Amino acid sequence: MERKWWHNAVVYQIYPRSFCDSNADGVGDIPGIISKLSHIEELGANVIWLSPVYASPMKDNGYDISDYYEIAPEYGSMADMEELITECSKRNIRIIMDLVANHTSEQHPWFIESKSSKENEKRDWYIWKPAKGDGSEPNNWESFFTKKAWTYDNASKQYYLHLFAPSQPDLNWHNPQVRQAIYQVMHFWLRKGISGFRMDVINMIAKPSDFPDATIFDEGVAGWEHWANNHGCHQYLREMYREVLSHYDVLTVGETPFTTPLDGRYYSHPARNELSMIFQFDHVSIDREEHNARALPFSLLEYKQVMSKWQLALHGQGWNSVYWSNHDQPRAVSRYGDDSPRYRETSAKMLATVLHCMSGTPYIYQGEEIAMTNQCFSDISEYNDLMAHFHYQKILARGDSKQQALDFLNRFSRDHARCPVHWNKHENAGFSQGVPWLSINPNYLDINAETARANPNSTFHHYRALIALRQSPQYGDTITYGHYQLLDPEDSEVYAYLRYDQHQCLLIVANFTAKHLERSYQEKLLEVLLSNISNTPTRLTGLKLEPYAALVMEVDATR
Ligand code: ISL
Ligand code: CA
Repeated sequence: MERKWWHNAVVYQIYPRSFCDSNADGVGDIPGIISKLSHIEELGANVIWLSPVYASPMKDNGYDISDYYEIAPEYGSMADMEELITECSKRNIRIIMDLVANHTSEQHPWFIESKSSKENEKRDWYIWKPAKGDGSEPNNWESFFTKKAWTYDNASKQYYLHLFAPSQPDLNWHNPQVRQAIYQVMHFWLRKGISGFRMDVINMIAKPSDFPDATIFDEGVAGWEHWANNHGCHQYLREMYREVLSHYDVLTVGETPFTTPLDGRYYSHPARNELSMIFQFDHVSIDREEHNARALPFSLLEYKQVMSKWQLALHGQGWNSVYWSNHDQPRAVSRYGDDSPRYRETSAKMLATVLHCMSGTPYIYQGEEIAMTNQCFSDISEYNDLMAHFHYQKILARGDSKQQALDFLNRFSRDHARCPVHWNKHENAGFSQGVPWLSINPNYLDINAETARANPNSTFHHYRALIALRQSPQYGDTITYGHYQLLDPEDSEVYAYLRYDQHQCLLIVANFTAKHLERSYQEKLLEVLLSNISNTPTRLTGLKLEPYAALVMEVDATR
């Protein structure tokens, strides 16, 4: 496979609203990001994925864009954005921006025009349909944030489609003018010096022309079998590649819920000229039915199975991305590890180790590198996210109690990830000198970047070491390009896998429990490269694993 700069990159995601506030208005901003670049540089990540910074009414915190060519005033100016690009490039950090092109804000001039009359030349830029004979919606599709995917416009007596909030109308990608308009946006930002895009729900842009009713219920947002991974999407992506992406050396990552590894190959196989990689959702769907707002127990067996399936399926056939968290997911250490003071750092390091030794490009979500935790709320009014409110209502509507609804949100709300980053022990965790837009987790006195950077044993320094290992001359290629083999698939407490090529073999062993365990492996231990425990084992028979222990070892696998 031809080598690409992004193969061994490590991406750090910034959610601008919650990263750092420079002007005391309580909202993170671009100058705030610039002031913290040394943190990312020290960590060793070499790409920043910037969640949307475009002009937006912020109904969905920027995932509802009203002008693709302007920066949201609360985040700064175009000059600030240009300075960010320059400051990053001085540090050899590239930037990818979020391209939200399945939908716009209802306040985008395109939609305002489109809505103005059936005859408007932009009418067809969005998806308008007449009601059924009985006045009901054109079909039975649901949306991620509302019960129905269609909203009625009284003035023109038609419905428009929105797979997300009514304030996020879906663009009609079938219209070539729409596609060209988005390609222009992409050229504009790429010419400014960014290095690619994270593409929001890009696998949903193609809708079937007959808009058939959903027939699968209970497995996801109704209608997904029609609008997720529709074959038209691949055609649009190939056109996008021809017209835009092929002219630059970029990293593109498609956010693609409802995808299988086969879809993953279609999107990311280099010969297909679509995307560099995608975000799959299998592993973040183990412990809940998101659509039904129901929690399930996390199963390590299932996690191992899902991750192994993707690791193997895309080897040489595409490219993986690997992640524990992002702005839509709860905090990883609270979700998969143990966020009590006793095990917070150890289990966060364990999770990091498991992920960062896999093949594919790893993504770190802001605050994950200092093992920030979920912040639980006791009243729905404290939640900001529109999806939290939708889930809350959904849970009450099925007859569950308010407490049950809060229990679900306290595990899964997107606001956990969106609580501001803790920089230091000062007021508001150093995030802002004003009133933060979302509350600061009171645990910031213990959990903050300054404390973490000063402690050589912190999660932060463990992430640093993992990134350095991936980028090291000696082990980098094995981690980036080597084979993957799961060991002991039936072990429900320990995740152990091999990474190997013709030169060397690495064994990764991780205890996902708070128990002291003992395991034996057939390989011969050569060297422990990295671990989160203080005592160093000397052999792999009767290997003692302390709670949440994780080890990266070079082994001799020739038996
Ligand atoms: O948020 C989710 C998981 O809790 C998803 O269901 C999410 O809605 C879906 O993955 C799409 O997410 C993306 O598009 C949304 C936006 O709200 C999310 O923040 C974004 O990542 C609409 O643009
Ligand atoms: Ca600000």
